[in-house]
Amino acid sequence: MSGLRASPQRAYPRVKSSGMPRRQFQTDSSGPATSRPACNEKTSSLWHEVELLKGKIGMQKTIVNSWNEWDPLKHVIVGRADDCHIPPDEPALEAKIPEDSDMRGQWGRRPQDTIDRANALLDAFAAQLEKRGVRVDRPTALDHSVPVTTPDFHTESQFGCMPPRDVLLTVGSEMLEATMSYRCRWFEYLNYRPLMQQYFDEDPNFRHESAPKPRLTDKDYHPDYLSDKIGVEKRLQWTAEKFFVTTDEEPLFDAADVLRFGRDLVVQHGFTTNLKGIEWLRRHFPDHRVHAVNFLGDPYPIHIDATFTPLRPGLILNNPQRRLPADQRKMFEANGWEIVDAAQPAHNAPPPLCYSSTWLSMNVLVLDPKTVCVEKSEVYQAEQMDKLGMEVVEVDLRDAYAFGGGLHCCTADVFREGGCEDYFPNM
Ligand code: ABU
Repeated sequence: MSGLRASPQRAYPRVKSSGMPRRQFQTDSSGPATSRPACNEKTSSLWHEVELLKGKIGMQKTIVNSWNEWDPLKHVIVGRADDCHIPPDEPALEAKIPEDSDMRGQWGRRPQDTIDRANALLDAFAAQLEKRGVRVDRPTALDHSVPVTTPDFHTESQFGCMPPRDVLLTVGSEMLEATMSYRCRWFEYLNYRPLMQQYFDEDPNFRHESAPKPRLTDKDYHPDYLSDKIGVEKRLQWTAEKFFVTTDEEPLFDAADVLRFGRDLVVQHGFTTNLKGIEWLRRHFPDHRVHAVNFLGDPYPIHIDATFTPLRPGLILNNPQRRLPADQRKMFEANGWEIVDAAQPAHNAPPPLCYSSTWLSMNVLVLDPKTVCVEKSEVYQAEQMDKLGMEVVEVDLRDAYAFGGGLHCCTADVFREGGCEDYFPNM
């Protein structure tokens, strides 16, 4: 394949063997109309009216505000496939790539024709959103061929900027740059810095935050968790025991391991997010309840968004091969949430040179509690959405999956209407 190279010698050791109960925070209409409510503060209905009015009169200035995965989406970032690379081997990345994957043993810039095709699909998706009244911004791609070198590690190339969801976590008026856990993704936030600067200039309430950059030394990874063929059974046993490739040396998290449910953040503990990362999030968002979850049955647990997909208050899709364990379902059951098995993917295998599983079928983008973007070829998922009462917007994206994921992955929220609500009053 043009541009791709054989993997270099590894520098790390090899393995040896809707009618929901919900409570809105009390309103104090005497508060200033333009100050942003924090999650522990009063959500002002007047504030919302002002924001809505601004939208109606067509103000293009940025307002960063998004508390959940389903409120009406008005402003979003859509990624680009520009200069996307398959990075060289490194511990965390290698653990994620299935043993029989066509990606094993090669790295380098992806072929230009595939980049062009993925960009055409991402551009068309952006245009579809704009037609529906959603403002769309795009990242400014770095030269991803530039190696990443710090005092602690070196890797020969970067990755890309197709999946902003992996890097940027929007909670209310804050956008938080995740630590990331792959060395090749250490500088990925820079693709989004021009937008962060613009938002900072345009929105006086925008909080631009960055989690502590991790050192990503060899201590961050279990040395016996690498590429040799240990088999899926062994991988499943390890993940059931919560023995993941990453250690708890320092806080690590990818933003795509976090789902936002108003006052509650649900975070997957797995390959890309460790317990210290979850603890860091807990301390960083003191007004939220932060819940660590694990899903049995996923041999490569990275990112929660092909496993657990909230569609609207009270309704979540769960990957039937990665069910939430009974003890972790309690908070949902106690608050009237229904967790339904997602439909089967339409494909038996991911597209070529793709990191993700076939379960990108459920990696959907909710536009509002009644409308959802589903990948065009995922006919079973679309059918299920229809039965669940959702209007389905078909989006052609499969040929872009290899660049970092599906419809949820390739977007990051900037503005959704609505405030911080408590969807789990019975804890
Ligand atoms: N970024 C979501 C990928 C998860 C999966 O491969 O199933």
